[in-house]
Amino acid sequence: MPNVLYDALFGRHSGSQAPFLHLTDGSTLTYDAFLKLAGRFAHTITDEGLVAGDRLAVQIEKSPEALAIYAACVQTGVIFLPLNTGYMPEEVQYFVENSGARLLICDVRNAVGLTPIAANAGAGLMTMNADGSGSFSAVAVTKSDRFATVDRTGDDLAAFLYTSGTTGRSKGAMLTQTNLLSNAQTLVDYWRFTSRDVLLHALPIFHTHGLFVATNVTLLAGSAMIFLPKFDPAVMIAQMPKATVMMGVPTFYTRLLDDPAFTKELTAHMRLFVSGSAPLLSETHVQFEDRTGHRILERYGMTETNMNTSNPYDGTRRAGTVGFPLPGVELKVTDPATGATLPQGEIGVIEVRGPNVFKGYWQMPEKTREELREDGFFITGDLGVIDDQGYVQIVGRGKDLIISGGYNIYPKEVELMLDEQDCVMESAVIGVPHPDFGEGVVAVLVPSSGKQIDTDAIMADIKPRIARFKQPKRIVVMDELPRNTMGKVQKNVLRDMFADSFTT
Ligand code: MLC
Ligand code: AMP
Repeated sequence: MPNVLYDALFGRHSGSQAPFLHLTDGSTLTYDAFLKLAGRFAHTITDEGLVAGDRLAVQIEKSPEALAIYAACVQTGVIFLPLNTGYMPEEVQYFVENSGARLLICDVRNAVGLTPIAANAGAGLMTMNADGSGSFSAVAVTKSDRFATVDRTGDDLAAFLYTSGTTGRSKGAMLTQTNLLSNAQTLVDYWRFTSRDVLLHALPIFHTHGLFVATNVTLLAGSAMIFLPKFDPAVMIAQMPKATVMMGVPTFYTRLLDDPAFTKELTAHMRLFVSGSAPLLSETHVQFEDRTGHRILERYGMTETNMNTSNPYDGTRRAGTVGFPLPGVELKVTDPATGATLPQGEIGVIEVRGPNVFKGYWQMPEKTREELREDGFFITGDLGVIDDQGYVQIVGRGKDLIISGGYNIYPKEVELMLDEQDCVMESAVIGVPHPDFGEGVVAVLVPSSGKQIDTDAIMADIKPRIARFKQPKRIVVMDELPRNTMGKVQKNVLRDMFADSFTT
């Protein structure tokens, strides 16, 4: 029996001397060298006692070795669980415990804080640092670089990606081999990837965009990546002459446009610029075309579904839209109250069905039932409309979610932490326009009776507890929160009141 994902993405490159990763130190890792590294890692994982279906959590910096752990997980059938490097130990603890991870690999800088967490959860702990060193690699060098790939079917799980929920607790989206492979196949075709492509890769590799969209497409097409540790406009500009394709969140594009060195000449040879994970402002789309002559291709996806829609490769890439449903993906707009499909042109909730849609939330059957219908349609929580030419437009969110620089922040998680504060009676966390991140987090606080809000004390408490990108960038105090007749906080009123927080 084969291992469908491993065979398609990795196995068929065995022995290939073609470049896979171009690194910032000027070196290149071939496909063959990468697979040998992954083979050693696969032995290390299984020698640690992990078997197919076990979870391996990683909170490590972006590196070729980090990517090789993903490959090794696919090869061994172990479920890969990557975590945002910005998460604090308290956040990591939840993921390790909830997933029942058998092994946690972290940067040595975080090992002291995470050792008791792993121990309490019954997980092993090994280290891997940004330069690829650490206890995991030290063991791996002693292993053979050939590993007998473990059989897996398309329905077997390949990865858990956690996505926050409206209640403040994260849910582990279970992604199968078929979810990942089918979407990569569709995108290679739709975006015309070939082995001649070189992708400029500056996204983190713990989310769908950088890990599955960018990396799986590259692997499937046999392309190469310029693999950058993080987004830095100057480095992007320096590396762009060697690339053919770039993928990014809207912040990448606005930051590049802010740099006068980002010119038409610099991008003349580029084949494709893709944007997603957050709305691209029409003005960014227009400015980009004015500056470079390229029209950014905007697509729409999410953790649970991989990619759902894309503007066309040929044909009009329409600003303010996310294009058409991808081949194999059914998309409908429904009435949020009844679930009935709405006529074209009406705004409702976007629902999608296809081989890309995940299997459910790990050990959360109720949450799964709420969002994944029995007939296979997933209720995205995004509000959209389909225009008379079939383009899908996202007009808002039915879910209370902030997207800042492409990272999702669920207000409830932050509100729970703020409400715990002695001086706070209640709080409302909102997202308002931010020139760099698209949306910026504002916390509106109502003081407990007779108390004064002490912003410094509040920030001192939450800073070590939640990732920096979730923390409020502005805190305001009000006597009471605006409520509707049902008593529900009117976040739209607050968003209007504080709309200028970051823009003036
Ligand atoms: C960093 N900070 C952020 C932030 N990123 N705050 C809010 N939102 C963010 N996204 C904090 C930093 O900690 C810092 O705090 C301050 O803001 C300024 O940091 P910076 O140096 O400007 O940030 P930088 O490291 O350059 O990161 C910005 C970024 C990064 C845009 C490059 O956030 C990024 O790579 N985003 C991509 C996210 C992504 O891959 N999303 C895909 C999800 S998948 P301080 O206190 O130190 O000043 C998905 C599905 C799909 O959504 O459809 O693709
Ligand atoms: P995540 O849970 O991190 O995968 O984020 C998925 C969410 O990002 C979607 O539900 C959308 O709200 C948003 N998103 C992704 N791509 C786009 C896009 N092109 N335009 C607007 N929103 C987007």
